[in-house]
Amino acid sequence: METEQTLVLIKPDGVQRGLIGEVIARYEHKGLKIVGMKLQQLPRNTAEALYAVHLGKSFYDVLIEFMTSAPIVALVIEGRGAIDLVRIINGETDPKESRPGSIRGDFSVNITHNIVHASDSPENAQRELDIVFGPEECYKYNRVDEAILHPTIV
Ligand code: 3AN
Repeated sequence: METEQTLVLIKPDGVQRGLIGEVIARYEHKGLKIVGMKLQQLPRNTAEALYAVHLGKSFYDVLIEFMTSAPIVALVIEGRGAIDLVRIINGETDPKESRPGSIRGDFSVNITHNIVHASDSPENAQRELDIVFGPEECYKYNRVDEAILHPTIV
């Protein structure tokens, strides 16, 4: 499986409910690597660029208002198959349909206040990462458990 990078945003509800550590731990414990991270209140134009595909939908204004209402934590997460894996860890877009064990399944009941955003394809990951992170904000390092997480002989 290919090593990928994906953009995760811990949304204002995740930050304001004190869930930053809980959310990050789930990615780390699965074996994914945090290679970029910052706390930031999203400027309106950044939120609009990220959610451009939703322009004109009924929930667009509420979504932009919410995403710019308080700080978010932006993460660059790296790992094998990271884009799909992160979305499995996050759960379904609608938390009411998310299984317990997923972030949304465990912590949310509301489709707007659904704790996390994550890119849904390699193309969108690249586009979204370029909007939120500069290349100097991402780091290269090894996890000490990589040989155990990804054994060459199984
Ligand atoms: P996901 O975040 O699971 O990739 P998207 O990209 O379809 O889902 O939607 C982006 C965000 O827009 C969601 N995280 C959610 O907050 C909001 N959203 C999506 N669909 C709806 C909806 N039907 N009603 C209200 N908000 C929605």
